[in-house]
Amino acid sequence: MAVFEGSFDRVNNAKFAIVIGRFNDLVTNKLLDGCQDCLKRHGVDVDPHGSQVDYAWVPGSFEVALVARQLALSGQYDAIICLGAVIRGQTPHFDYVAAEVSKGIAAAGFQTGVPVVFGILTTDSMQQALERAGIKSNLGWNYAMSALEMASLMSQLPKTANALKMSSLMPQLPESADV
Ligand code: INI
Repeated sequence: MAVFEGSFDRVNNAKFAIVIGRFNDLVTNKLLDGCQDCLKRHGVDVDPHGSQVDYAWVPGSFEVALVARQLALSGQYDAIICLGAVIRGQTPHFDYVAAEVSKGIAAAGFQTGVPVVFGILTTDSMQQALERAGIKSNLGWNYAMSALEMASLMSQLPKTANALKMSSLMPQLPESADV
């Protein structure tokens, strides 16, 4: 029998996409820095004009999962990293955005079979967010580690015998009526 475990050293052919929310970009830019630093130190070419990492910017965390799912469905990536910062302010918006982005990211991975890393900070204050995005530590680094590990692990797992076609996961629109 086998023990499956991701490694961090065979990254040459791996391809990643990073989806980043612009909302609270003071924080998300720092998460991105940490993420790129980790990937680079593990041998990944993070240049946006290179062949290993694509980047997609979205308005806020609420939009991250939709774009991550679309990228995953392309079949071009070994892992997708989602970065965002949802900060509890004076608005109930926090609960809606935090709930939807966590469900959406989980669904994107589950529906597509591509690892989609949950790199969304949910904090009570900007101070807490900044502490997790560089002041004390940078969780962007950890999210990149998760992506490296999962990309490697998934490549080792047995392929499913009854592979779902990607097209079966796309929303089915009704045929347009003749006019
Ligand atoms: N988006 C975030 O990424 N973080 C937040 O803290 C946030 N809050 O609190 O409002 C936020 N809102 C924007 C949201 O993600 C969508 O972009 C917007 O609602 C348009 O759909």
